[in-house]
Amino acid sequence: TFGANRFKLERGGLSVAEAVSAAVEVARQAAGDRALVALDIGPTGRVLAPLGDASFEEVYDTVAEQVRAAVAGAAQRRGCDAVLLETFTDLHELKAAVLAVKENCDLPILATMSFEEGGHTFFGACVESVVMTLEGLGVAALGVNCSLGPRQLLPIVERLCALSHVPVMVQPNAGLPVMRDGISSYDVTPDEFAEFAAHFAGMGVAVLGGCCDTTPEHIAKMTAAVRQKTGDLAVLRRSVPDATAICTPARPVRFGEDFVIIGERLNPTGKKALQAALRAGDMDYVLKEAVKQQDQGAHVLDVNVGLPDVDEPALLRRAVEEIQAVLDLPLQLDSASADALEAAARAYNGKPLLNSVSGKESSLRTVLPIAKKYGACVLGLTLDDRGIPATAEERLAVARRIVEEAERTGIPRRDVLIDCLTLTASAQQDLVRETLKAVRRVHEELGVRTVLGVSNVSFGLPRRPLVNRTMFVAALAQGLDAAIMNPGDTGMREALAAWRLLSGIDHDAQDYIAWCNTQEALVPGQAHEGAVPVPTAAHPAENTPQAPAAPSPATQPVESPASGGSLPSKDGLDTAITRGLKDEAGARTRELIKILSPIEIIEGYIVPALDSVGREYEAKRLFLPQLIKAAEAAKAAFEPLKEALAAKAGQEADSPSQRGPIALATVYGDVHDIGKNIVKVILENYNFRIVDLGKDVPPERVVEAVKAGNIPVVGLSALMTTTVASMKDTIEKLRQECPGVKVIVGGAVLTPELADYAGADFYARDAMESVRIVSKLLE
Ligand code: B1M
Repeated sequence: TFGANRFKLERGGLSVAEAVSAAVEVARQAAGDRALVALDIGPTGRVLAPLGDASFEEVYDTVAEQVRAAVAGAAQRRGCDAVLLETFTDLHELKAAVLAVKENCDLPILATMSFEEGGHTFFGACVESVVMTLEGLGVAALGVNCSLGPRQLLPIVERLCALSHVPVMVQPNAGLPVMRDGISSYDVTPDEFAEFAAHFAGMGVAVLGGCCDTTPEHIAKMTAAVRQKTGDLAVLRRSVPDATAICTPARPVRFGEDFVIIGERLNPTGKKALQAALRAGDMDYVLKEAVKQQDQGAHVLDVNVGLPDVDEPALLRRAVEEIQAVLDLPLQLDSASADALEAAARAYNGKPLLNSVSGKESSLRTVLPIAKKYGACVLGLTLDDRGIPATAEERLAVARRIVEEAERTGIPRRDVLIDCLTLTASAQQDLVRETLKAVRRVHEELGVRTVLGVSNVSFGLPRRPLVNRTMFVAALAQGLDAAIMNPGDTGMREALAAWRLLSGIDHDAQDYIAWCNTQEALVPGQAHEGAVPVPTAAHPAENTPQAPAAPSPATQPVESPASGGSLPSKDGLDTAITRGLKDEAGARTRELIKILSPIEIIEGYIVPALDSVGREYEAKRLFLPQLIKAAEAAKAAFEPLKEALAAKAGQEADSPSQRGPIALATVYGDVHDIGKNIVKVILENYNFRIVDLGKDVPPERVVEAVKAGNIPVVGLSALMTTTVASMKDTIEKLRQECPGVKVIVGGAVLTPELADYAGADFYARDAMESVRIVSKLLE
């Protein structure tokens, strides 16, 4: 039933209900009482928005339909014993699938993903995030299937075993594919496979199997070897330390190892511009604030959209989706409305922190089940139906109640954090000390992590930053683990830098010294304004991808191929593209167009930004979602250029009649068309008529179009090493069928040598070179 979903069965003549129930029936008959039967569900084959066009709920409905088909009539007969969700590469899709199973049957869920060498899935989820998200969602076992052979999976299995509190499951392929005598096969024999499997069992893996190209012999030998290793297939115990952590797929953040900064700026209280943006649904403003806080060194972002006149559940969910589309920082979902918390927790990709639950009866009753269901961490406030208690002792009691209630709801203690609440020093001076005492006692007596927002303390006093900073340091000394703060607050960041040094988090003062050096390198006076380059916590646990390091135009002027000089430094177009900010990219281009030509913007900004994204992708610091977002932002940047060029062409309408035509195509197997589209617009601007054949174009279609339009020049684009062969193929076919045609080729991987190899007449490095070549050819 791996692919028995509505999309894949569309053309097969069977309904989901028919296919699934028949398969379950067959499996049940074969298994009898000797084996368990699992309903097997693979990825839907659709890509979730914002990268693809499938919605979270659409994926949910698709899986729910499969599950309902499997369990229909289960009261009368024994059907499936479990549900196996396998080979997923998008953690968000897997979350939708887990929820669909959980909400439509009571069967245990086994969930495995496919990883690439290096420990990330194709969509960029790391092992740690996969573990904490799935564990939180309550699966019975989790792990890895398919992907690679057992040898390559070893480091991934080690991570799984070190991190997962639930049983670990491993189903490798029979090695990697190799060509033998012209036939592709896998390279691990049943004996080798069995040896690895026994090793995995020795590490405490609980469920073992085989995926691609494993045979009954692999499985039989594996079973025998594991039996010998463990004594009757008993699962060996693992010990897994407790850690309080939240994540997005690519970025886990652990509390307690290093100090965590939770950016507070996405909260409309007292911020008129944010309030107006939220009311107007202006998410670009929200995204800019989010990106700014990330740049300033926040590890987590608090997201609060609470305004009296908005649909808060819908708006919070939308804000979370939009932020997650461009940033990979984990989020703290902040609302007083349980409905809003639930809507956002459901849509969240990864494991969020819910802000907040309190000791109030109603809060405990509504918020804790949401945290449990969606596997979130929860922030408990030390207040209850009687308000904020005066003493540390009483606040500890409220915290204890929250922790115990959480555990009763099935939330492990490690997933609860406590905020001991800062009060105002000017009005309640004694209570400041009680907050500080409570921080220490909660940590020591309950063993949970603590969070505090400190800026309330200075309310009504002069020189508030000084009071805030001092309170902050005092709380750090009590063992505070995280602060909800403005990451751009230089005073607090300086205090934290020094604190990390004094407390020994910053070994050998390395971060501190590096930071002092950058501060001194800045122009005097700048150190206390704007961005705050302060040592950051080394939170990313694994080879966590960072946002692409955008070159700063202020320090690295980009060479302009057109002018030969340096481009204006006040833009941010390259950053907008590397970060995948569509609206920002469009807006920046509209600014630049006032002072630069379209070609200067393309060659000086858009192409270098995409090149830098490409390099980060190659280095595995960025993954496909970010690549796609950057491409979308580049397209958005290109729109105003197209308009400007079209307007210019309109003004020159009485210029000589069009020349050409020229056919343009990205070759078969290649979907990269940004470059080809740029070439098209530039050539059109030089009054050439273009026949755009699109992307992924088979050679036959190019030939057909050239013949039909009697086209003298063809431009072919290829961006991958693998599609240069397809370019060669297209040119060969053109030579055979359209002997007079001239072929120009271009694209990121091409060189003059590769152009020769492909049999082209000309190689064009960029769009302007195409203009020069085509002009000559058609003279
Ligand atoms: Co992909 N991608 N991508 N990608 N992508 C590259 C090309 C890559 C180099 C990144 C990397 O790893 N460093 C790499 C190829 C590696 C290789 O083969 N050596 C790669 C890969 C691997 C992939 C996927 C396989 C990723 C995956 O799925 N695992 C996948 C492939 C899908 C497929 O094609 N079957 C994929 C997908 C994508 C996106 C869809 C996300 C997106 C494309 C969106 C779109 O085009 N609609 C994308 C992007 C954006 C890139 C990078 C980052 C940027 C490409 C780009 O638009 N450059 C790219 C890295 C890079 O190029 N540095 C990368 C800007 C553009 C203006 O330049 O196209 O070279 P370019 O065009 C120039 C000139 O070359 C010339 O003029 C243009 C303007 O100056 N020119 C011509 C081009 N064509 C011409 C034709 C002419 C004349 C001149 O005829 C007259």
